[in-house]
Amino acid sequence: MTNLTTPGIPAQKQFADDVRSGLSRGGQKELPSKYLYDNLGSALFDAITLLPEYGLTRADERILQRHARDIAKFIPHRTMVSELGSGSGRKTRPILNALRTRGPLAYYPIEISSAALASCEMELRDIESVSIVGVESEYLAGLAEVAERRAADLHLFVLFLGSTIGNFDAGADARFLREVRQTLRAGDSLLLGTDLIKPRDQLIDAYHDPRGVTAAFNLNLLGRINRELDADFDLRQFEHVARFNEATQSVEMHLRARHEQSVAIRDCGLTVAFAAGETIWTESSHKYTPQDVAELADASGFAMQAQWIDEKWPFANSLLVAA
Ligand code: AVJ
Repeated sequence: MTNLTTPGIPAQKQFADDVRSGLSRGGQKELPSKYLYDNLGSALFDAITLLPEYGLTRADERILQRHARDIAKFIPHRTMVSELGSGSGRKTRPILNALRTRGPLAYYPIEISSAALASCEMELRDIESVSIVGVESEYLAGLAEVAERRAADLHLFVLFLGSTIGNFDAGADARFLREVRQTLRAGDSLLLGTDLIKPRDQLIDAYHDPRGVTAAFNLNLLGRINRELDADFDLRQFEHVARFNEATQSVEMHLRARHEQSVAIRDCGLTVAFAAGETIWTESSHKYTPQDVAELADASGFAMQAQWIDEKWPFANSLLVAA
């Protein structure tokens, strides 16, 4: 098992900068959702995927299990695979199994969480004739690294599953895919998972579950700031909120201050004042229509080749080809 890490701005410095700019602005306070995934946050997300109310991951897995061989038919024989945000790696197994029947295969999972990367490597290491090279990095830097190592005659198949694309703000999803496209060659493939529009109450239950696991996942972001940036958030003074934003067709997660308070974040050189009821916006989860995905592909230098939809929990996996 080999691992790569990409250089860049030291992660802690970047975290402090992002927290400072997100919490010191006037208007809506916000924190980038990628910071939800420290080691504890990744473990809490894994628990979310087991909740009866959160059907998204099971839908994604059902599609990949049922259709891995159909998907593989679109992929040239000499290929390598990379995955943006592999998580635990569990849902990737059927794809790797379908592709390795044609010969030895290299798989490059890209993860910002070292714990998630390690569990992905553990989960998939038994698959014969697949060699795993973990990349501990941000998505685009990691993908650039992977693309650089690719042999001239090899196809690149990128997986971006689980509707992580939905976490980008309006317009940022297309900008991100254009950047992905720029690291690829014409003819390369991208399998893109997107959660689809469904009834409002079903969506809210999925992001505000009665066990409180999603609340813990959201609140952990404040705990992480306490641990890593020497801050003194009292997690009990904040409340998890999930709401559907009709204008952007997204479920938003917020953390709402139960009453007026101020919080010191020493490593940011900052004291943040909260009014009673004020929120920090921590995540958006955009919900697509099947047609939206085709348009998103066109707008970012891809074309949609095929699409598989789970009927039980509306979710689409779409195969895009770099134009
Ligand atoms: C991992 C980004 C797909 O947006 O549904 C789950 C993260 N947030 N519950 C999502 C999440 C709250 C999840 N993704």
